[in-house]
Amino acid sequence: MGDFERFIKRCEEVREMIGRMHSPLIVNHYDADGLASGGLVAKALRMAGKEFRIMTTRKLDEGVIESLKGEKEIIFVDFGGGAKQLELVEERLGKSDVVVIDHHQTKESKILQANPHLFGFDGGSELSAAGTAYFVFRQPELVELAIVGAMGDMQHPLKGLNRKILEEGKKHGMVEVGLDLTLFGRVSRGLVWFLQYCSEPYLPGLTGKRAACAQFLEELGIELKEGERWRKYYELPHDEKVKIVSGLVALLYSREADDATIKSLVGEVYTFPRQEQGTELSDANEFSTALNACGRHNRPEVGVGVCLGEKKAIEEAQELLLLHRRQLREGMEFASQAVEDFGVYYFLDGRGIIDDGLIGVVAGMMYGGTIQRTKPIIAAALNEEGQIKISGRATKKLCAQGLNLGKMLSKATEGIGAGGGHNIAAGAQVETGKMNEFLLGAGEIVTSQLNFP
Ligand SMILES: [Mn+2]
Repeated sequence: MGDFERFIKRCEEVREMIGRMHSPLIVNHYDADGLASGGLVAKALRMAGKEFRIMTTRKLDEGVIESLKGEKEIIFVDFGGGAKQLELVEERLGKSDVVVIDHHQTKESKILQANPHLFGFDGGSELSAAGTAYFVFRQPELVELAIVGAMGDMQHPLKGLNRKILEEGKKHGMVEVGLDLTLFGRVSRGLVWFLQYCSEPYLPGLTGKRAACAQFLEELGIELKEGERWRKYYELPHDEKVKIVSGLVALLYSREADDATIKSLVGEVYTFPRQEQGTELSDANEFSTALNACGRHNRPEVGVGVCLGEKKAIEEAQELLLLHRRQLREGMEFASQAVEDFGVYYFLDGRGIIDDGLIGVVAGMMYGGTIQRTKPIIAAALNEEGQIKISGRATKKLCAQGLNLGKMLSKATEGIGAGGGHNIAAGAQVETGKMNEFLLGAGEIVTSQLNFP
């Protein structure tokens, strides 16, 4: 059990130190939680009438820390707590006023840190960086961003300290909790795209297939359009929602999906009544995806602007989401032609064509009807630096038969890269020129894990 009182006391110390700063530089991570937490700190400073600057970066390494020399006041958010980072910050930025707001594993140091791990709470599962920043400032207006950060770091359904934030937000009318379909796009996607782009869970026969989705809805008696406008799930009357939920359960049941998959269809959803309804910002999951799109497309300042409620930034973020969806669609189209059967696994070579941030999603969506569920899929893409990035995806059934992609990728990249992850989804990096070696090794390991002849 964590010690909440001591955690809150530390958060107050951090708030006081920030309160003494004049014009701090916020240095935050570029993913959804990093942007939500940086945006939350920025919003709190703005509410206090304080000036600030913000710098978003992909990693906090020696070079970045070195470049901050000369900054008088720095607030690190969503990183900075790593042992090596703390050491470097102490060594290089000793003359500056520095605080760290983070939720990754850490230890105490001379640097003042707000971090749930230091007080016995698991920052991996029950509090994000945005949630930690919330407890530093603890004002109702900041609840939304705290929940968006938790969604971005996959901490749903919210529990522990996240749950506490949720309760505080509910009390002030900032957030509502409902039980509904958890599929992405309830608010922002037209019904057909809502189903077509659903990758979690895979909807057999629907995911990736536009015509089949339209037919599925029509057979349930659901109108796709209202006049010229595509209808969205969130605005449907209750009885139509029930039809869709039952239809999806029946579909998964008939395809012998496992219990966990069927249960995952429905769960807690978090909505923000103060935000304009029908926009991405009114749903915690979609808000976090919008931030993710900003970070991934190198527009972190747009993400921060979204957190601050700036209209222009919100419009730009919507454009980035459209771009994201278009890339996903194009990636799917390419992949469904290019995916190859390598015997014990499928191989998708997306190098130079599919974005490295999308390759895993695209690979997983191939199970929507393009490939058989009897073997895993391994996909390759290039990252910004031109390095080979590998994503592996499998099915629960394959994992039950002994497949473990995390172990496989870790072993297959020994000496030629690095890899790891979960049994059902994992990633790796492979050195340039070592692709064939990797693919051969991967084949051997998959064969032995699955006892293929
Ligand atoms: Mn985080």
